[in-house]
Amino acid sequence: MILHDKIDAQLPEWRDRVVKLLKEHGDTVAGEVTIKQIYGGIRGVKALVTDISYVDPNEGIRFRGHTVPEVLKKLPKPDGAEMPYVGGLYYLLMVGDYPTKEQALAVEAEWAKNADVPKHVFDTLRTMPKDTHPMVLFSQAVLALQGTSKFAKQYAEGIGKFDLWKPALDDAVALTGKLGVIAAFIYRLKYKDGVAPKYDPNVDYGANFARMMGIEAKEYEDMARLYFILHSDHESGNVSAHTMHLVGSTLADPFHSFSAAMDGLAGPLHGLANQNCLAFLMDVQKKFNGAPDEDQMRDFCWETLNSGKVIPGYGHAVLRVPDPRYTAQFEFAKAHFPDDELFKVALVMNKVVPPVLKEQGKAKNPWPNVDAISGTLQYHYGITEFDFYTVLFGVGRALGVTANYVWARALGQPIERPKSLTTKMLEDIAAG
Ligand code: HAX
Repeated sequence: MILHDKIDAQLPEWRDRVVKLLKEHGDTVAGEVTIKQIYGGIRGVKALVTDISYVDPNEGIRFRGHTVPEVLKKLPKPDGAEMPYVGGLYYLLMVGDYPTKEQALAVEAEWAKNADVPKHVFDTLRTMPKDTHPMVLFSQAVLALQGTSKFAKQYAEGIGKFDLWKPALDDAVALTGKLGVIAAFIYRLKYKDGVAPKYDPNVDYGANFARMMGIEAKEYEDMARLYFILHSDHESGNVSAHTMHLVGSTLADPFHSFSAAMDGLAGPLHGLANQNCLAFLMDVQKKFNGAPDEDQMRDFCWETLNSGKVIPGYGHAVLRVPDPRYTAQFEFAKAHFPDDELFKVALVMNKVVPPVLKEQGKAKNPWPNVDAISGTLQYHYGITEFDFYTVLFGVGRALGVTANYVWARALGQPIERPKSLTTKMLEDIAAG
């Protein structure tokens, strides 16, 4: 497999680099931690390492060192498409270099080979109560695949620690190849005909997803590619990425680890935020019977803030500029459906909210984040079931977290075990 060969070729150098750094500078202090950070969600503590992506406060995410506009421009695209192959992005995350079109197609071909989902997975989901949340079904489906794990099998057979990345990679490709089918099945089971979708090996991942979802607009193929690429990775500290890493550090296989990551993504403070943002836009649209003018929007924002609520879709824990993932989606919407009513509300918000938040002076970042618009795009193309949006996020996020999982095994990263203190100990530290 192409990803296997490319990673294998780089590994000796990477391992030497890490061994040298640890040997020569293992005791060098890389950061510090305050009592506020310990009580505050370990926010900002520099305690993780990943080479897959980095969030720069002033630039946003860089995938393997490349910004979102660069990646969207430079990755190869299917003929006639506006957005790149998702398989090309997976190659970039896994290997670290831009793929040629042939290399992106080789990843797409691996996915096509792995897209068959065992019948028992569909059957498991079919037995669940009708009102089961799509994220429960998603996590369950991944866990139901665990019996197919080559990693778990080879671990039980005694594979050496430094070879573990190989079955990890096989599982990563098998899992990501199936996730589009699983997500589309969950959508159809919950909201449509309940028929298990079929993956077409003649078209790419994005086109397959659009078709399996039953969305006729050709543009949605590009929308799907864009959405999965933008949601793929955001460093290691966010809850879904960190959960995958933490559970994987026990040498739980990729299926166990990813299912756990998705349970974290299901939280309202993480993957569910996009649905709050869309609900806010719809409230505005309903209240003003369409898009408000800027004065009306400004008053509505102040009302929201004065009632103690946040303005969804704005602000960020790390970023200090408009999120480039927002900008890419905003530009897509502007180019394809500038007259959409919800997009018009998003447009007015985009003008009005940052100055309002600046004037209020609390938010460290007054700019829009990825969630400010992602629901609007899905809604426009007919995916109106809010509960499903986090599953879409999960399909994208799988690309980044599985790449991290493979590299963590390749570099032999150990089980995670930070140290806890008691409040009394912290009080004693504070007292000097
Ligand atoms: N509206 C109103 N107030 C806001 C705000 C917003 N959009 N963003 C931040 N603030 C407030 C905070 O609530 C906080 O107030 P208090 O001091 O009273 O607690 C203050 O400004 C400082 O917050 P901050 O340091 O700028 O932001 P945080 O790192 O604490 O939080 C959040 C980052 C994204 C959670 C925050 O900006 C927020 O609540 N935004 C709205 C919800 C949202 O868009 N969530 C999606 C996040 C995207 C993401 O990362 N998804 O995974």
